[in-house]
Amino acid sequence: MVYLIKISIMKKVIVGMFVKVFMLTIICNNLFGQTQQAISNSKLKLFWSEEFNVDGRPDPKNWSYDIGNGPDGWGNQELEYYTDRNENSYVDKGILKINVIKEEYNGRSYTSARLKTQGKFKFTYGRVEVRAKMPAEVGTWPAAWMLAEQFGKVPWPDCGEIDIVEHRGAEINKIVSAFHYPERHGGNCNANNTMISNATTEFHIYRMDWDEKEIKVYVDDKLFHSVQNSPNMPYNHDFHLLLNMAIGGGFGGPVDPNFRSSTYEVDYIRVYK
Ligand SMILES: [Ca+2]
Repeated sequence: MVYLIKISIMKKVIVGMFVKVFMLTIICNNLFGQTQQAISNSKLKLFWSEEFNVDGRPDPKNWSYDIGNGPDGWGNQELEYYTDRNENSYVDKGILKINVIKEEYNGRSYTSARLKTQGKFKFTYGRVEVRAKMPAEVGTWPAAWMLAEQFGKVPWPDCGEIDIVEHRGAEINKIVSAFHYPERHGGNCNANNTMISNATTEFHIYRMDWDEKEIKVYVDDKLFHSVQNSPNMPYNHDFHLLLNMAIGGGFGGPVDPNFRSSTYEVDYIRVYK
């Protein structure tokens, strides 16, 4: 009996020790994780940013435009004609506004804008943060994304593409990210998504962390997509940034027949290294 009691007490002591060690491990892991995160964040320095602080035309030092409808609607049967007019993109009170407008223009029924830093700013590896508010109109397809600086010289998708955030007016609050590379492109791209609240009424931070080992994509610090990087992937050279809003096409889908106009808002885009 005493022997049994002793065993029982020993069991309790041992179980108690295990619980303590387990708890300590959890606490240590959490603290260590936070410390690691803090260290990796504190090491990052702002490398480039566009705050859209100057009202009017987006800064030509940073931005150029794709114009027109592109071959096959930029490869996606998109409906818009991109222009560099203020009607389609301008900065107002610190916010870049990209407007899709329903209007007859150069043979198309919609206009919009696609801004890019190609030839003006490029980088390899780092963190990108985009603070943006999505439009709610059905048929819209706003995005913040990246293309290889060699795009146009090296065929797509061999050059590589990283879609940090895409949003469909037809599926409000579903945040999509995609990687396009050889054998995983177009409809077969490496994509994932997550649901958030208030994507069309509040600004959120869409983020990508990119190094030689991995690319990770977040919304408001929540990781929702990643891909392993390696020397065999097209993600080890300079990329530039793009901000645009398409309408219709393979991803935007059918447009609301009552559509008149829609605005995609970007507060800033920052690059840290
Ligand atoms: Ca701003």
